[in-house]
Amino acid sequence: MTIDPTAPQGTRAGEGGELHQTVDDGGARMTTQQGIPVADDQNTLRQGARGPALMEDFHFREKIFHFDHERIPERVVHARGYGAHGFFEAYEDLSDLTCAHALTHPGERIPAFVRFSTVAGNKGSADLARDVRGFAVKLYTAEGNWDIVGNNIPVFFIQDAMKFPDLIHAAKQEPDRGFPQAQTAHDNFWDFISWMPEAMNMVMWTMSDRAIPRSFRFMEGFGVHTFRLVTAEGKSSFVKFHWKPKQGLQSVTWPEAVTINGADPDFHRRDLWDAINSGDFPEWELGIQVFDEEVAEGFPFDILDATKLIPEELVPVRRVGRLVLDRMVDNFFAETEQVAFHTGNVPPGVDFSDDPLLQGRNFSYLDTQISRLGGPNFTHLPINAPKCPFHSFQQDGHMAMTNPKGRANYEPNGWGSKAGGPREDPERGFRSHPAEAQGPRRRARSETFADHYSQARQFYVSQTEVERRHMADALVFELSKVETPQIRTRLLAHLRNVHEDLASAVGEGLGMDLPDPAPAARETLTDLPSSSALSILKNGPLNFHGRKLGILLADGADAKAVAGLKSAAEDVGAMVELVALKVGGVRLSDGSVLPADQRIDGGPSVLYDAVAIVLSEDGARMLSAMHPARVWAADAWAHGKFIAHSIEAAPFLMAAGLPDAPGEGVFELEKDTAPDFLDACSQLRVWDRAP
Ligand code: HDD
Repeated sequence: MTIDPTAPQGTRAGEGGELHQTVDDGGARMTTQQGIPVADDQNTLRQGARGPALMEDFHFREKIFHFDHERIPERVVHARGYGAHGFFEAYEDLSDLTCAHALTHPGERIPAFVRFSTVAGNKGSADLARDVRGFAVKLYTAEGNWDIVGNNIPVFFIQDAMKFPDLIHAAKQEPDRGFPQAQTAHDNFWDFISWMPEAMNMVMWTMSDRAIPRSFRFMEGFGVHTFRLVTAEGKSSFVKFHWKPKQGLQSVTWPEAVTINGADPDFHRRDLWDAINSGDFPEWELGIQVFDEEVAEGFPFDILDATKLIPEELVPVRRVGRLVLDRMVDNFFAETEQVAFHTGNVPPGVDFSDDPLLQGRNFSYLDTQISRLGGPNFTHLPINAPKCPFHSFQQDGHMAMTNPKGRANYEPNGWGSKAGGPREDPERGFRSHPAEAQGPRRRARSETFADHYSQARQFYVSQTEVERRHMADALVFELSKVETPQIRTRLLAHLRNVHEDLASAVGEGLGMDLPDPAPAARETLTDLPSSSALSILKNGPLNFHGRKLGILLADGADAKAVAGLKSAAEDVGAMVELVALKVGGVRLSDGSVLPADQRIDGGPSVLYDAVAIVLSEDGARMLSAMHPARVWAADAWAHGKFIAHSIEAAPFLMAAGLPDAPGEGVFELEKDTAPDFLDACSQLRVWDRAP
């Protein structure tokens, strides 16, 4: 090995000057962290083969010492997450709205990192918890990092950051018993909500299928708060940020979520990993709703209230750029775990509104990194460092890795332009919009924040019949886990203010009489019109691209039918998994052996968007006698999935409990072609069939 005395500090020898977060150790000579070559990594140093270990074994001590300190505290919220790299590019020059570099240089690819997450569960919890999903985007722009730290839901539970610790304490495990994990179906959460009518709009969203997305790829993202866009001349407009998935929206159902969490707790992670690594790059369009003060004053709600959205019918979403995720991380810890987002990271041209939730967040995100990442130098980590030049007089601290040379570590100074260190830039430097504020200093909530039910009702009436049913079912499920009847009653009282149909359906499901409606903070409820943008089913995919077909096979299955299905699925850009009794595979009709991707109990039909069952007569007879196989088909049917089957598989479907004439959504492969079946699959479900 050659020594490179010029290699920059902070990199492994010979690796050039830029910041590295991963290195390729493949085939290299093993050393200690001090670079001492290692001869034996299997045995501790002992006095005699059966004798005591020796303190002088520096290699052993270093190895165990490092292992003992491998963990860092998980995020206090959004602990479980999954990230990927990509880029953002603007479609047009928005100089009339903002001077932000990212929005004024169409076609310029800006590196991006996105971390999706659940909120309440710990790091090791399951992906399909009923929960809000974090959608945090970091754009490494030419004028510094711009983080849009959003969710897949455009509103929030609370209006004031002061209540955030209470909300999170109530949602996470109860402090005495340490459970339940990753769910809101418990007394503390619903007790808190029952005293916080401002949460009612958000509760409608979390009880809808938005909280159980099929994939990170099939959900929207929202910046939630009102922000500002500011031009070079200082003109400011209000803005809401949206991420619209080109893949269309899709969720699973709750009974599926429950099974998926057991069958594949990493369902969402695996989905993103598989899609990106197979070259199917998910894409979102950046949407902006732009409006000014005068328009804002005409709304029947306050734009500073994060429990409210701006209906797209009132202010259309203008699509101004695209975000593409095209590369998985090299190292989960270095990138996904160590990435630190901050609502306060905004470049010149973007600014804050006075939303009290946003203002509180602007403190919390910087502060939390001290506990989580251990000190103020977390910005030196490659995943957090800007990709544009950055120079400041901030110095020292634990693990300082990029350090300025020279004498000047303060300013103003008289050391001249080169030796004196970085200088301010009054032209392009960040300037806060000079918004004026007035009023007495007091702890108060604006009257304009007091309508807690109108938008909750609007969300409910905007859903399809199926989606409304799912919301009622979700509320019944959650409140049935609540042990204290008074909490359920208080919730029902709020639901009566949202919508009588919903309140009755939930009361009925709980077996409880409806109480009087809760007293509302504001008397008049506006009946807002329904909005199609709020429904998932009205915004589904246009085709089966990016979805997954599961094919159940047994020995003797028709080789041509299987090949036809596989190639038709690949033609529409779908993924295929083969499921069989043994992972070694099946012997097809032509004598060839086709390996399976899943053994039947590891690949239940809930993991697939549509299924096919290709069996010979013998295969159908064999599977009819097997409980897991019957459940596989029965579940696909019960969850409203599209099913294609060979004619020989028909007796098996009957054995699984499907009706004689299964009707819509069931295709016989001898009659209907595989492309016809896959075309129909783009509707994803036959909702009339699902219970
Ligand atoms: Fe938050 C993490 C989104 C309110 C305090 N938040 C966090 C993440 C997302 C959000 C996506 C994960 C970032 C990542 O992947 O690393 N949070 C939101 C949204 C909110 C919101 C959309 C409301 C509109 N958050 C909120 C409030 C506070 C926080 C009101 C505190 C006053 N959030 C945090 C935090 C976290 C965090 C404690 C935990 C880990 C981290 O920041 O880096 O600071």
